[in-house]
Amino acid sequence: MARICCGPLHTFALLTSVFLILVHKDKNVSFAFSPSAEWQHSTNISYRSVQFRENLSSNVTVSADPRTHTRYVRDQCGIAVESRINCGCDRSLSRADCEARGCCYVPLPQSGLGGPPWCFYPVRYPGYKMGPLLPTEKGQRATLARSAPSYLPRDIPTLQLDLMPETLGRLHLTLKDPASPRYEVPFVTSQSRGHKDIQNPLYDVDFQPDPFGFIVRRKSNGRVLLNTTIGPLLFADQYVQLSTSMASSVISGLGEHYTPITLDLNWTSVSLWNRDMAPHRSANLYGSHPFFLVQEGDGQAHGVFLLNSNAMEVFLQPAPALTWVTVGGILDFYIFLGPSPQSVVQQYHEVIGYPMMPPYWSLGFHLCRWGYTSTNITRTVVQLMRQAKIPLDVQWNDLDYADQRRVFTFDLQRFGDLPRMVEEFHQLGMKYVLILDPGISSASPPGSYKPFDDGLKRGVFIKNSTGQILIGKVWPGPTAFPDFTNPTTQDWWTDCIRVFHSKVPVDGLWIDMNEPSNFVQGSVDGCPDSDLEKPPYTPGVIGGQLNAGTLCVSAQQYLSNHYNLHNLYGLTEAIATHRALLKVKSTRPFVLSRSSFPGLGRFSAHWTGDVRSDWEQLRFSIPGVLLFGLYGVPLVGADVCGFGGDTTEELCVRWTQLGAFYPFMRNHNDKPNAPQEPFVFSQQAQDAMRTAITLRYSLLPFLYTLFHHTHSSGSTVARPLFLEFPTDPDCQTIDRQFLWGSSLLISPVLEEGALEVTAYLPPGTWYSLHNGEAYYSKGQYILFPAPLDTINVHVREGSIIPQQVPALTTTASRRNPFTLIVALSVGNWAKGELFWDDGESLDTFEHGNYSYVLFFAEESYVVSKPVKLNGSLDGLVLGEVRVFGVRAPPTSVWANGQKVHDFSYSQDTKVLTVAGLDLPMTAMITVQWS
Ligand SMILES: *[C@@H]1O[C@H](CO)[C@@H](O)[C@H](O)[C@H]1NC(C)=O
Ligand SMILES: *[C@@H]1O[C@H](CO)[C@@H](O)[C@H](O)[C@H]1NC(C)=O
Ligand SMILES: *[C@@H]1O[C@H](CO)[C@@H](O)[C@H](O)[C@H]1NC(C)=O
Ligand SMILES: *[C@@H]1O[C@H](CO)[C@@H](O)[C@H](O)[C@H]1NC(C)=O
Ligand SMILES: *[C@@H]1O[C@H](CO)[C@@H](O)[C@H](O)[C@H]1NC(C)=O
Ligand SMILES: CC(=O)N[C@H]1CO[C@H](CO)[C@@H](O)[C@@H]1O
Repeated sequence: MARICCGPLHTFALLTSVFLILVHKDKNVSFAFSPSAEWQHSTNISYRSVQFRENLSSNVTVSADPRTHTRYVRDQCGIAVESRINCGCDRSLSRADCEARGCCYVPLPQSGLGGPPWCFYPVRYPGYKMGPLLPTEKGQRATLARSAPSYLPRDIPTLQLDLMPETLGRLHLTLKDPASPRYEVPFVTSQSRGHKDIQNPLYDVDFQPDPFGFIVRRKSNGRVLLNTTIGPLLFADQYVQLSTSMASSVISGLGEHYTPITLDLNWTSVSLWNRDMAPHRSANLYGSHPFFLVQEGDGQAHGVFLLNSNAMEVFLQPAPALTWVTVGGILDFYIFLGPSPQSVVQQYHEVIGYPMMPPYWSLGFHLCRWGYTSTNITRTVVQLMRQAKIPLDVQWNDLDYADQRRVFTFDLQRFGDLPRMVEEFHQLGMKYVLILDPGISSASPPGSYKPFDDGLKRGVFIKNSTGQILIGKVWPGPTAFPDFTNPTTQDWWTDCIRVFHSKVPVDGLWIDMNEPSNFVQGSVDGCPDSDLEKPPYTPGVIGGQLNAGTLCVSAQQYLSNHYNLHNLYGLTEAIATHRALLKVKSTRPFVLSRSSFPGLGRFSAHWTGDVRSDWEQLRFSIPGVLLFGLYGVPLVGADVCGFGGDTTEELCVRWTQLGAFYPFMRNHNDKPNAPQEPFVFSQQAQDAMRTAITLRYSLLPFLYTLFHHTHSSGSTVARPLFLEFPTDPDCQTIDRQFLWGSSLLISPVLEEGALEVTAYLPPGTWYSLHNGEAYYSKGQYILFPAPLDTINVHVREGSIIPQQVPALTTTASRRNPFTLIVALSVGNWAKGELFWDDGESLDTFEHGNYSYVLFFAEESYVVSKPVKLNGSLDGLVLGEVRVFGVRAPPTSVWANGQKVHDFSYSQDTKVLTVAGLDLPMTAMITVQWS
């Protein structure tokens, strides 16, 4: 399916126009093109002689771009300003430096730092020349060669291109050095599933052979999705660069950063380098996700995943275009054609793995803070929550529990009865999780701290470049760092967890500080002066150096150096911790990781780190959570009420309301701050928080079913509106509201003092979840009251939401009667489903060890029909049915043919409520009315 495009005719036209512009605009361009010659090094053009007049103002063509309504100049190099590809991504260049690279130097009077570059590549800047494409087992292969070196040190002269169509919607393309193998990312993908016989895929690939570039088109409409001929391919040992045009400016991804759901393309850049850093603008944060999704503007979308774990900076510009620069590895691209945004996400998750199925209890409310300094204080917190009648499933401890802050110990003075406390929580039907940092204290006297002694013996720690154990500094003081890429480390870690778990039967582990964070730069001995520590080019990272706040990147790990593996540290720790819990507990592991990389969601949940207690961070928590859904980590949330700084009562109420709709809901607080457990606030605030958390508990059967879908087919739980309404232009960038699945729309208050919220309702009928009131939307913003005790949630017409009567824990609520919310469509139908199992056994879906119930409704009846039963629904009943949108007042109601007397109908809201039912969920149920 790959064919060579850009034949001589195309080339001729392109070069002719460049030629004309150059000759016309600058008399001092002393070379000319022959129509058949390619503009490359082998011709006798000396780039160093190319000079352009600096005085532009008199000789610019100004035109208007109809799409952006911005004015741009067309310069002597024939490139619109917005399309200039920076020739100095690696460093800023003087005119002389620029010209030495053979690039165009055209200053712009109005721009300085951060705007369009003054030094940029001319059209068809010389690069690699592509040889013929030959068939391989998985697709096609070609060799790329440079005839002259680039301006980069340690250039790689020959590259191997592999083109592997893997599915109808997925294309895999790699560029690597055939002469000497380079680092490739382990763990993330299973063996490449290439098939050369893909018939009629959604994509077309064309190549420009010289200089090399590729173009990926959507076959159905010819749309160019990627065009890498807009800039050169550069491939040196520590610098790999590729640019592409984009099909639209609406792009989401490239995390982890503190951004809205779509990225700003106004000459910005994002760096991917895992870092312990409180979320703020322009900072590289805890995780790296080199994946993005582009909304093409007509409801179709595509995605691109660059599987590369080296430090990376991605430059974004309004053309729209982007330039990847990574300091190592290979170029390993997966391109997903969708065509719907949902299918892009699904295709991406097929590559990185579908997310794990979380234990049911992990969907309950979690409470934590740094500063619960004893078991008694921790117990008191649980008691006060129960007295306040606020649901709580999981109580946590931060590092307070540990003896001298060393993991796998507990302080005998303050936490001496920790095992008993955990047993007590279990008696209450609750769970217990504590923090586990990767840094292992190296300063305890030999023989007094087994995790270190053992680890030393078994050689599990990361070594410095001279082969001794690298010592950094974290909470306990001097620490060594386990190398989780080493299989021996996996065994040692499992042993440490097994021994600790035999004393303290924790239900899950919270792996923090795993970027990994280090309080000294690199190590206590500093870092050597080397090309790894100071690469020719360092992406724009916080601290300016790769070893800032972490380990020396020259440190040695089992699979490679830390330079290559750094971004995988959290993922590899999550894999090791997940496996250890599997071995020790043999129920579904719960792991919460701060650091992340693609694939994390198969092993772990994620929270968005050390967010501040303020309104802006509340608002940006929504895109933060939604983006992690795209990244395949659906069990995600921000610390409710904020971690850093003091919250206010109002902020904490609003945050609890929003947090009730984070897939993962935990209130967590930093040590010096005012307390923020629900029970410390006024009665009114407590009531509002109780209402929100209780609402969450009633919706858990629905939430759990969404997790099942995500686990079994790669989808999202908390979902941006554009995924569900891709053809509605209003939904493209909405990130102050979001959906649960396809049918619950959440519109929280995000501003201080606000008592109403302006919410967008996509076209159709939406019902208030609270009272069933219907709103008919043409696709419009509607103003809703939002008093302090209310979060607006709307149910989409045509859906049936299974609920359960809430309780103070999921252990209790899982035994309560179910309720069905039936939201009739305009056409008088609705449907829904329930996935149910014991909530903690392993692989229940994979082993068929679950129950599944389908719900459907028409004008005058609702049916609940079990299609698969495994005993998990035994003893559970349907207690109530609420039908929204019943137009005519019913006079009679029957349940399974028996007349029901306990029903009511509201003429105002058109809601039929049938209560007092007691019908086994294991049998088919019919509720009818007339
Ligand atoms: C053209 O450029 C050359 C090389 O920089 C310079 O010596 C010469 O004076 C220039 N000619 C004109 C007409 O500007
Ligand atoms: C790709 O980009 C080049 C450089 O901007 C442009 O000349 C060419 O027309 C583009 N190709 C397609 C198919 O859009
Ligand atoms: C882009 O950024 C520049 C400089 O910050 C600003 O002046 C300009 O208005 C921005 N353009 C758009 C379209 O936002
Ligand atoms: C915890 O409280 C109990 C009962 O009040 C008391 O006996 C015990 O000494 C306390 N433990 C600690 C570690 O403070
Ligand atoms: C490696 O660690 C040892 C022991 O701490 C130290 O003496 C040595 O200087 C370190 N090497 C480097 C390159 O930092
Ligand atoms: C104002 C000005 O400098 N205009 C110049 C633009 O370029 C043409 C062709 O090179 C000159 O003839 C003009 O003088």
